[in-house]
Amino acid sequence: MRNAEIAALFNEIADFLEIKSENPFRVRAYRRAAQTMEGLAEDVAAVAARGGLQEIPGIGRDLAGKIQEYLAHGAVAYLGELRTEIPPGVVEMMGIHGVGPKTAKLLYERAGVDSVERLEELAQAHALVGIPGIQAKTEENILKGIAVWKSGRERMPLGAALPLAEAIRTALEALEGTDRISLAGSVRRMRETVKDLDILVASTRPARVMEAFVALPNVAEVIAHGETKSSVRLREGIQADLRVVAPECFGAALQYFTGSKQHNIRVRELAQRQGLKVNEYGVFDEKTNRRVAGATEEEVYRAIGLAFVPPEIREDGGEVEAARENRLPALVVLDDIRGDLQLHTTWSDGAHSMADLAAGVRAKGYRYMAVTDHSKSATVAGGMDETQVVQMIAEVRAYNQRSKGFRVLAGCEVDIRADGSLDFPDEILAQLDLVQVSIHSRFKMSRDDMTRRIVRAVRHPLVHILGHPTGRLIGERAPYEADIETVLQAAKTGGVAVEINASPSRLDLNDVHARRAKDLGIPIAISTDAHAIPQLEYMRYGVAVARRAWLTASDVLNTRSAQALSAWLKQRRTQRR
Ligand code: DGT
Ligand code: CA
Ligand code: CA
Ligand code: ZN
Repeated sequence: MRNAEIAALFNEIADFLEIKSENPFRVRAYRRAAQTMEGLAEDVAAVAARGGLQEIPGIGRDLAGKIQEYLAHGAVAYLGELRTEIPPGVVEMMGIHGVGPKTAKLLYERAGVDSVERLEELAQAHALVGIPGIQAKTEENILKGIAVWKSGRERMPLGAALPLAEAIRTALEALEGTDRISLAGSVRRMRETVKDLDILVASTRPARVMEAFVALPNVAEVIAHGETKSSVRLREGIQADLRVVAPECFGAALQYFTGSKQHNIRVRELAQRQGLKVNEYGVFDEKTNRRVAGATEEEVYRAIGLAFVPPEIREDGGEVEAARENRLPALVVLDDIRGDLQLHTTWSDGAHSMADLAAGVRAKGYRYMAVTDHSKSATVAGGMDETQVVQMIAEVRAYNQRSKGFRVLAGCEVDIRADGSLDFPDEILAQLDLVQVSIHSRFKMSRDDMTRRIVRAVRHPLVHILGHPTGRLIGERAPYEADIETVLQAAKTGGVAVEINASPSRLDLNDVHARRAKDLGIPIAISTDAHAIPQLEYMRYGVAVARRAWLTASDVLNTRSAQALSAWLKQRRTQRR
């Protein structure tokens, strides 16, 4: 399917238009079309072949023409023109938080800066001050932004890495010589970013597995091709390591190569105290050198006197002690989730109508969902005004009348304004079943002001959930300056839930903060923030964060039944605090 290529192309056009300070609504039209392309279940070429492009929401004659041009020629002339007007390095600079389209343009035109590398040099030399709008503080922010940007290039977000690893697993699983296969390393532990992919195979015919691995279609370069270990660089820009071991060692090797290194150190210490030695070949009695375990991970942990430790919490965060005392929590699983509480529809910047999205959510087996389109301040995201909110609520009520066994909550992702007040008056908020509040603007505030801003919003008596609480975008934007502990304390006092936003570019709250929220007894909503149906799949990343945070089903708001959830939503507004 070429849908993703067309989405990338539209996004690139939008980037250029932003640098050229074109009409923001035109920019948005391209962004939205890109999102629609990503969300399209059908192959766009098939849609074009039957002349149906313009029936896709948000695709008018102009965009349909560009899609056709791309399908026919593999390129779009308009984009070609844009590329000659502005160097690609300038677009790249725009992706750095603290630069943005206006500054990128200015830097290019006034100082000839046309790459991130050049920008970094100049900022370090304080050579940017003097360009209109750039002060010492701006340079500092740019350098910070570059650091985040670079880290984003060194480690791949889980949302990109995991599907790559799974595709390799699927390809090798099918081989005759593969006895057992598993992901290992950070991608198995579901860390939010991954340096390289680790995959482990048990096989009695390792050479064949290795041959197949280095010959995978997306291998760009073979770094090493050995009998037990091979490494390749994938076209997608990440390295993958494959190790092949004998079946009787598989569990020990899997335990070893899953890590984390710190977890393994703890495990080995504990084993040593029992006269056992653990390595990637097995667990051995130190005196007799006899192997006491090795074929399965369960067996390895059991031999050391430990309950099986789920990979997500193998981070030396107290899991070894808990496993020894048999008090590991029953971590929440994807199957526990009964609904999705942050979703966008055509009421703002989502790709589908409420009813179409509801059909997609239902198909996941969920029992409820909340529509949480943007509020009016979010103009570029097509936020709803008061009239539209009222219409949206009416649409939801009418839908629920017709629907059986599935409930839609009329919600809103309400912008938290700079002073901490909310983007809608109380009369509107009170009509909504679910009010989620988030920050989408004015990120640069002092720590005190930002903390006060969020705390004020969280204290509002009509609010239910604080959305993406830290605002970070992985590899793109650092969290805003705010004292998260104070924010969580306010949520606890106010009886407000916090979100684990499952979008792989956010994962916000992260594992550390979510664990703190759980310890404080704050309910946590795991939501996808989907703008199109395929993004409903993000739930698994949110659940992974929750598991890494030691959450059980009862810590998570959207594991509750529709009825219990409604009761919780109501009590938040009626209970005196
Ligand atoms: P990353 O950086 O995202 O790739 O994280 P990991 O955990 O996948 O790290 P990686 O790929 O370097 O190694 C995979 C696992 O192998 C690691 O989690 C534990 C194990 N391992 C690798 N090197 C060592 C080592 O020197 N000592 C110990 N104890 N374990 C190691
Ligand atoms: Ca790794
Ligand atoms: Ca590795
Ligand atoms: Zn948001």
